Amino acid sequence: MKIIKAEVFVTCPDRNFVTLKITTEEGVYGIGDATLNGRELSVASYLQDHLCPQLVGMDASRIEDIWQTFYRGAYWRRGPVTMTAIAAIDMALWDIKGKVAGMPVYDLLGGASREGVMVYCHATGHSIDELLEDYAKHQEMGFKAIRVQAKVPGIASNYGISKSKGAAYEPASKGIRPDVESWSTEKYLNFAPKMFEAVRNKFGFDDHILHDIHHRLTPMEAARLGKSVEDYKLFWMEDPTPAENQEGFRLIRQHTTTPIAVGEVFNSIWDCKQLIEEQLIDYIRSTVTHAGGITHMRRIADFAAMYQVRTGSHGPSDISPIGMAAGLHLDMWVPNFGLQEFMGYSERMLSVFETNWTFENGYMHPSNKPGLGIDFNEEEAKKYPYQPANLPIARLEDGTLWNW
Ligand code: KDG
Ligand code: MG
Repeated sequence: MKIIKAEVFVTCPDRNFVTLKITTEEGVYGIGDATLNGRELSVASYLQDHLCPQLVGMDASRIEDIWQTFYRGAYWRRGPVTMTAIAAIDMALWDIKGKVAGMPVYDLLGGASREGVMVYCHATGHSIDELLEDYAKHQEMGFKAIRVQAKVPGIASNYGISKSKGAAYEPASKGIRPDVESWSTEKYLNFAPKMFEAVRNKFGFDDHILHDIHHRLTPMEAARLGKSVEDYKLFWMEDPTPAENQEGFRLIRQHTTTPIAVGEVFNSIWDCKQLIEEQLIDYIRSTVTHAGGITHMRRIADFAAMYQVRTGSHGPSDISPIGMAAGLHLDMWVPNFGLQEFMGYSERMLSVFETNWTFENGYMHPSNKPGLGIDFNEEEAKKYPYQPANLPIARLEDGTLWNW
């Protein structure tokens, strides 16, 4: 199964996505997601200029050997750009293997461990009332797990809030320079427990509720928050503090039983080794797209299983539907599955990426089509050329740059 072509496509149907397509001499092709939000062209170049020329002539059936070649063989290991590029190749090769075998990828991994994948959605509001309205809307759609975020009173703009009422949340904005959001830990810590209380008072405790702190707190502040919201039984609090210093999570752990989910920015098993080994987290948020593909995510998940850490993969709209489909296949198989994020896609995005997954009653299924069960419409993609876009940055009220 000699690879004869490896092509990279950058398209912007509402937001930028990078797609890799690998074709074999038998005419079978596979597709992979290489999207790294705000840094899309770096991965496109890494693939186009360095890896694609080497891929041509390789044997597409040797997924593991190709993975090792581009990881160990590069000498420069890890990092988001490298690992997203490797992930795209890996996804495309699993897609090809599934198509050749006539099996969905989750079957190749060992078969389904469940009937469907529970996904969580986002409810947001500029006020608690607006959040409650949005929550009700998502509950009606069938979601059983809902992330809750609301604008913190007194802060001009903060993470997780849609630009206008009823619009889907999208953190990136078009243009050369990032938007600036503001942050006050004091105002947030006063507000957050009231938000969870309002949600539980109105909707009870049947659904899972989740919340993303998006790296804004110190370990001690996160410990205080976790402790103060225990009564509301969050499914998890996400990214309470930046995770470069993995030891910092010990302090949070010592003070609260609120479960912790971390890892959407991780790109390798080494980023979460200590967090998992010391059972400092409950859910690992790494994804197929940013952590080296199915091949590497499988290793992270197996390692996590030894410590009763479950998967809770990132699933924002800046992971393309191809990455989402690959994630759903992994979720179908992974024994220690926890929950999958699903932010959804616009109609325009879905005109470029032709999906076959289903959603019913809070659960998704990736489809039983051979491979990843998703296609990429090159002609449609050409209509939407790349547009520079950035994630925002955050500053404290005195102007100090803070973690976004
Ligand atoms: O690219 C960054 C987004 O994917 C991220 O901000 C979304 O934190 C996020 C989440 O949990 O979905
Ligand atoms: Mg997050």
